[in-house]
Amino acid sequence: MTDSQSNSAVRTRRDLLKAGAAGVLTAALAGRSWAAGTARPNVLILTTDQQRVDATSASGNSWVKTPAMDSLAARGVSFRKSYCPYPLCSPSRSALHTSRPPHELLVDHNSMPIAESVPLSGQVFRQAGYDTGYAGKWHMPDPYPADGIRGFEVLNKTTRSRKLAHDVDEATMNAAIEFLRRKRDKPFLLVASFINPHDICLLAGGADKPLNADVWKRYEPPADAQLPPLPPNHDLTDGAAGPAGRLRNGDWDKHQWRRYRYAYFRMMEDVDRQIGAILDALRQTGQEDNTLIVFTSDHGEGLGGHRWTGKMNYYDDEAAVPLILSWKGVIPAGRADKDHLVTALDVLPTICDYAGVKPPDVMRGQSLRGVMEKPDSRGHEYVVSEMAPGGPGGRRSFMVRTAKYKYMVFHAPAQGMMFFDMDADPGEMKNLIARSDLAAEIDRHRALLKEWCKLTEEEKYPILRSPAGKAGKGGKKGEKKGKNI
Ligand SMILES: [Ca+2]
Repeated sequence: MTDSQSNSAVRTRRDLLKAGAAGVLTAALAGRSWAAGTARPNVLILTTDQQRVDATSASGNSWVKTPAMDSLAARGVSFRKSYCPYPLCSPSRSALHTSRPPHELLVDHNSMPIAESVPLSGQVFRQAGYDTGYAGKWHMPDPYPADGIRGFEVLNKTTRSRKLAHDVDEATMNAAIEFLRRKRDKPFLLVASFINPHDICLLAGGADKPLNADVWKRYEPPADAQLPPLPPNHDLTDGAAGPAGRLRNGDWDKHQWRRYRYAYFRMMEDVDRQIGAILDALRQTGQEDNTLIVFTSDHGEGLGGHRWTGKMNYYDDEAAVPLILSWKGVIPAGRADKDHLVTALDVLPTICDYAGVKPPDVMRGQSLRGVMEKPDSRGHEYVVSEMAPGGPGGRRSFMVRTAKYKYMVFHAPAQGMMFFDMDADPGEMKNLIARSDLAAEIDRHRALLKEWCKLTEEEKYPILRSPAGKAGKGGKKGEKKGKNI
C-alpha cells in the first residue's frame, strides 16, 4: 500500500466515524417505516467451523446441497474473495469479534484469552442498548465458555466431551431459537456458532478412537454412493515451501480421499439444516425484515487439495471462507461478489455501520456497506492472514492477497516463500517466487506486508507460548489436542 492509499483507507474509516451513527442509520433506513424505538436492526451472526468458501451449492458445488446457506446467498451479497485473518479456530474467531488481527489480541494459538483491553462485539452492542446472546463454540480460551463471554449472555453451556459435533450443534440451534422467540423491547445481537463441518478433523486423524467410529457411522458413504472426485489441485504445488511442502495422510489412496470428501459434504448438510431452522424461527417470529444476517466460517479445510487435510495453510482451501451478508430491502439480493477482497476484520465495522452503533476506537477492517451497495466502489487493496506456528522467540508467517496475486512468507518451522497468480492458477499449483519478470510485483507485496505490520504494530507483540505447550514442534500434538474440540 502506498502512503496515499494507506491514508485513503484511514480517511475512509475516519469519515465514517465523522458521519456518525445517525447519518449512517438514516441512509440505511431510507424508505422504511418502522415504529419509533424499533428502527435499529437486529443482528444475527451465524458461523460454521472449517467451512471452505466453495462448500455450498450456491457457490457452484454439485456435491453438496445447502438450501439454507443458498437462501442467504439469494437474499444478500456473497463474497468469493473472502479470507480469514488466521487459518485456525481461536485466532480467527478472536479477530471476527474485534476487528483486530490475532497478534494484537494476544491470541497466537488456540485456547488463548483475548486481551482484556480490546472490546468484543458483545460489549460494543450491549453498550449501545442491544440484547446480546451467544450460542455455541467460543474457544477464547474455553471452547464452551462456562465462565461467560464479555458482553454476552451465554445461551448454552454444553461441553463437547464424547459428542458428535452434530449433537452439540443441535443444542446451539435450540438455544439460538429460544433466544429469538423471547419477547423484548430492544434489538438483539445473536451469535450462533456451530462446530460442523469440523468433525472432519476426527476423520483426518485416523479411526482408532471410539468417537471417530461414531463419526464414520453417521457419515460413511453407502455402497452405492457416488463419491466426489479428487480436487483438481490434489497434487503438491510445484516449488511448494513452508507447511505447504508437507503431506497429510500421504498413505491414503484415491478411494480414501474421496470417501473423506463425501463425509465432509454430509457434515455440511447437517449444519445447513440447523442454520435453516434458525432462519425459519427468525421468519416465524416476524423478525426477518428487521434483521441483518452475517454468515461466515473461521477457516477452511484442505479436503485433499495439495494432499492436505485440516487448516494451518494459506491456500484458498484453508484460508478462504464464506462471507454472506443479507438484510431484506437494504442489502442487494443475490449478488456474488467475485471482485472485492474482504476479511473477517470487516464484520464488526459493517454491523456497527448498519446498526448505527458506535464502533470501537481502533478497528483494522472496514465497513463493507460501500462495496455492497455500490459495486464500483474501491475496497481493500489487499488483505492479510497470519500464523504463529512457532513459540516464543519465533516469527509469524504471513499471506498477502491482492486482486490478482497471493504472496506467502514462512519463517518456522519450515521456511520459504510462495507467490501465485490467482487468475491464471486458482488451484495454486505453481510457485512463481523465483520468476524474475515478477520481481517488482513480489516487492510490491512485501511492501504491503511491511505497511500492514507497521499499522498493526506487529513487532510490539512477541509470539506467546501455546497453552498446548507443543508449539515449535510442527504443531502436530497441539493440533491433535484441538481435534476433540
Ligand atoms: Ca475452527
